[in-house]
Amino acid sequence: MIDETKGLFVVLEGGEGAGKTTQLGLLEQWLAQSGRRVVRTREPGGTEVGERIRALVLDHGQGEVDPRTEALLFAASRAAHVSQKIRPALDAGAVVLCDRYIDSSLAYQGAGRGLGVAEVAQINAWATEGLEPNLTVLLDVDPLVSARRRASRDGGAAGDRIESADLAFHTTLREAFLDRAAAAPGRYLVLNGEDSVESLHRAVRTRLESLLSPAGSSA
Ligand code: Z5A
Repeated sequence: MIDETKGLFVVLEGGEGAGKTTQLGLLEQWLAQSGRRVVRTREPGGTEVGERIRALVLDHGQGEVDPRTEALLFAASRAAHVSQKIRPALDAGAVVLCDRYIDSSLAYQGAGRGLGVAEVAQINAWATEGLEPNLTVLLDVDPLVSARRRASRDGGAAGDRIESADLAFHTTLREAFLDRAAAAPGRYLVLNGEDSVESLHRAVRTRLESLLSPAGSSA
């Protein structure tokens, strides 16, 4: 469903180390230079309460978090994010660039942690009052490649709690992301995240150019 707001809601999804942050930075720069109002944000997080939830679920040392609690915390962070930040920005005509959204919960909690994709979709539809992105860019990367990227970026240090999960878990996540994209191809741009940074950026730009009205127009 495309929500009837004035702005454009664009989400980047993919496994850890897929290149989402890199592409979001380039997109933000390009859109700002084109005269667009841009709001860049991330999940979990994006609001004060969301950032506190992020610390609770992602940092080491918080103790074990069971899967249902985790799913509800991500959904709670998302509810605040949509109502306090994303919808107001869309209503004001901004392009919202978001690092992860509902598909991450469907992949990690629904498929990865075995809670069920349909069940997790239901709590998220309620939390967001049905707000779907206009476009989701899925950066698809072999889990081995992303593990190597993260290790080299982090100087070989262990990742956070979720990043310590094994390869089978990451393969399940990858399949869940791809299933989501296959179910609604018109709303997704699936790219090979192992292509160069520059060619990925060009591909996303081309797709966004087709969705955006000229800067400054009221359409
Ligand atoms: N999570 C969840 O379980 N449920 C939910 O609903 C949500 C999240 C919303 C959030 O982590 C964690 O929360 C995540 C899912 C879970 N699990 N973990 N752990 P995060 O948002 O903090 O981190 P991340 O999403 O995993 O992002 P990341 O590790 O920072 O990766 P990235 O942003 O996708 O990649 P990057 O930082 O742009 O690039 C990684 C490295 O690769 C870096 O050195 C780049 O220079 C390099 N790179 C980037 N692009 C390329 C290309 N094209 N070629 C070669 N090298 C590249």
